Amino acid sequence: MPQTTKDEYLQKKFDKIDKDNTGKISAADFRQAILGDYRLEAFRTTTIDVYITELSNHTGRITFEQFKKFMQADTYTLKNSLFTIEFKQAFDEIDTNKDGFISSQEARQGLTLAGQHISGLCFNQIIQMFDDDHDGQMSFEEFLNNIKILWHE
Ligand SMILES: [Ca+2]
Ligand SMILES: [Ca+2]
Repeated sequence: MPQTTKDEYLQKKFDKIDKDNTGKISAADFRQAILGDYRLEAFRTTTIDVYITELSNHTGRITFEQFKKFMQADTYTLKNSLFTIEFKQAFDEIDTNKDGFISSQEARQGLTLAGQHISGLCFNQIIQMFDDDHDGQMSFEEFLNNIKILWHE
């Protein structure tokens, strides 16, 4: 599809949500409209909420440009902020003492809670693999960087 046709198509979609024709849609209307989007199936709703807040620049309103940015975003790439938000939430859940680092003990507990059976030995290896600065803990940056490497991005 040529870009202009695509824009027209998106504009029509946007206008449909923008019932009062203000050129902006509320975050709630936007959320309602995109929740059924198959591209979002992999993400939890809390992640989508944070994403919408960031997309709207914390204004609670979505402009056409922001709408377009979402519609044209590739959600299958780790460059997409949805992934960063999702990973950050998972990271924060595992980081139970909230010091910004995942120790091997936290990692072990975190994954036991998630119902996965990974042995303690295996976990130490994962932490070692991800622990780029060798301080014995995994920071969010280390976590994200290594996931990107594993995904070849
Ligand atoms: Ca911690
Ligand atoms: Ca580290």
